[in-house]
Amino acid sequence: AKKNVWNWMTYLEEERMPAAPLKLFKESQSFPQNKNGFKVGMKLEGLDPEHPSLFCVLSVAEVQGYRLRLHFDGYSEFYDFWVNADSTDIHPVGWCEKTGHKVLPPKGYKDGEFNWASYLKTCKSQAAPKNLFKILSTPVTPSGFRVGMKLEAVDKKNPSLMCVATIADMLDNRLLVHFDNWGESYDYWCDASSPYIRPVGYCQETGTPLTTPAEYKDFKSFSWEKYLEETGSQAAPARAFKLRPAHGFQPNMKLEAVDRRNPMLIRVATITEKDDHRVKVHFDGWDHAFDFWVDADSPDIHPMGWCAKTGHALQLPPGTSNAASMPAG
Ligand code: MLY
Repeated sequence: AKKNVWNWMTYLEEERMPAAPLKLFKESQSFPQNKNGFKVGMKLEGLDPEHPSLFCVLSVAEVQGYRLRLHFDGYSEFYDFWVNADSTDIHPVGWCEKTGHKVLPPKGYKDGEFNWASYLKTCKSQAAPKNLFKILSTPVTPSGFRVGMKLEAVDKKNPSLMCVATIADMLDNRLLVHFDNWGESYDYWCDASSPYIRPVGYCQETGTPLTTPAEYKDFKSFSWEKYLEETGSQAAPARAFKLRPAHGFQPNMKLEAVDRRNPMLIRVATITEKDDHRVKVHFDGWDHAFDFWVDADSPDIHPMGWCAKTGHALQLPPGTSNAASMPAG
């Protein structure tokens, strides 16, 4: 190798810091087994990350390595977002109909007016072939949970709040958490092992304040018993919650992480802090003001070498003396 070509091994030696070991990463964060077969222009269905109860008509707008930029048909590029090719948030054309989900049509189409077959013909576009999508090897439905059941959940947009919530939908191994009487923009998908969900009664047991449903009349005297009766609903059984163990990441470990402010970029990064289920990521060479907390199982953190292996550019620490952002091998 040429002397001045940046590479992870030399960098770790210089920095005297370890790489985060491969075994700490989930399958969805690690080196993919397959190639990214998606091509620009292909159409598909997928979750709106800002509105996760909604499935939308999407097009592949850009492909980089194992990642794709997805575009909402008919809407501004401003809403485009990036996912990994094995994301479980994207599905082939026709998936919504098959699973009984409403699909948000492209802008300009009224409800009920949209039909994939004629739409593809009109746009002269190809549906992304089914075999490009991740198939869950064992889509184990979390046992004990059912749509409509109540629970206590962290509002991930306001993480200090534990709130009254409902399971609004279930798909494969995931639950859609919705906050009672709030808009759907707070909803999120998680699995039964998520640290963000707890059984009814958790707040009372632990002395944690519980955020009651929006506009709930006597929130001061909120009682689950009464609320379940009023809403004719059941509490999700405590046995259904399978809190996952804490992750193994440690401060100083280095990795590759998506830059939230410009999600097309993946940068050389270091873990600076951790709690049981999250890590705080710092971009090497950048101000600590850009550090952020991310779930340890986020699909946006990857082991050292992920970019090189998948053919994605890696943003080197500023001031690095060579322009090569894609180390060979
Ligand atoms: N300050 C925010 C808090 C919203 C909390 C919503 N959660 C409970 C679903 C607001 O009022 O918009």
